[in-house]
Amino acid sequence: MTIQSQTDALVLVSYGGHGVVLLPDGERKPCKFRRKVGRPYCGDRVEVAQADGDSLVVESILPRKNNFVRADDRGRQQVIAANLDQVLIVVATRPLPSRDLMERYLLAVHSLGIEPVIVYNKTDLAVAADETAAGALVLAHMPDYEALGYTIVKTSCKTEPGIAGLHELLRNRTSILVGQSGVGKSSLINQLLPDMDIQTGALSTATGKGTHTTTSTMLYEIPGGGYLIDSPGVWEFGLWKLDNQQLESGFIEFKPWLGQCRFNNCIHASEPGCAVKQAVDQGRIREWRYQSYLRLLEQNI
Ligand SMILES: Nc1nc2c(ncn2[C@@H]2O[C@H](COP(=O)(O)OP(=O)(O)OP(=O)(O)O)[C@@H](O)[C@H]2O)c(=O)[nH]1
Ligand SMILES: [Mg+2]
Ligand SMILES: [Zn+2]
Repeated sequence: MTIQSQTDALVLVSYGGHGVVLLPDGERKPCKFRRKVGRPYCGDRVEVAQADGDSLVVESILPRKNNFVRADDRGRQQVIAANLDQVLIVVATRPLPSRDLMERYLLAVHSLGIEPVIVYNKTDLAVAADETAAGALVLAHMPDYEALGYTIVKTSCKTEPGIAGLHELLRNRTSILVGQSGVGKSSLINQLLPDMDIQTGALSTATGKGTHTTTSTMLYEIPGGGYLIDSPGVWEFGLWKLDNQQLESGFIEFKPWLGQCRFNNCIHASEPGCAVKQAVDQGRIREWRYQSYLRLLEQNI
């Protein structure tokens, strides 16, 4: 496509100073980014123009609806992708999730104003090793997450039909797969979009090059409508500093009791007259979720 003037495009991948964009006619083209315009991220809508020769350049970034971010070692936010409808938090029977991983993700997704979905992958494999391990407990708590109102989709990339529940959920929406390294995010994309040539671990094992790990966040088109974004795996999901209100609202079952504590600045730790703590004692809030809240509260101070 020859671009006469400015044209809207969608950023498929961003490497900082350059990336690849999708043009309205479906063509994918390399594109340069300009520092003065700011850094476009995967999922950004941008206006591009023809630069010298065949290359494109981003002229402006259109306003973002939202961002999915994570914190680096110093707690600084790093944008992973923009303009999302939902975040698919992928956990698997192996590697087992790390402790509080799900609460960390849910907190982040809620505070960013995006919709979370839990994907429980590798259901063809039994939960490994010690079933009392923190990670095994995350999986054992799936019915609790469901009871809290979260959507949970069980998947397997090794059985048929292993991903049936996902198709409908993804249609006409922009979704990002996040989670620990090796839980099967890229494999899920391969299953969902069989025409995509994404390398998975199995593929690189076959070529003897070791396990393939996703290194860049990348957006794919879903035939028939919607977009699906693959992201690099993490070991622990880094949270940035949240205010107490964001922290408590990430625990959705606390809601009926918020504002009912004796002190209006109650952080629901050891204050007298805490309505949240009372609800825990009465069994109306699950003890394990409250303990997770306390751990996150402590890490957040
Ligand atoms: N048994 C089983 N293996 C799976 C399943 N899904 C993925 N795998 C395997 O798990 C390994 C890791 O899969 P990937 O799709 O590369 O995982 P990823 O989440 O993209 O990992 P990163 O890119 O490092 O974040 C590969 O060897 C896959 O073949 C599944 O449902 N069942
Ligand atoms: Mg991957
Ligand atoms: Zn309280």
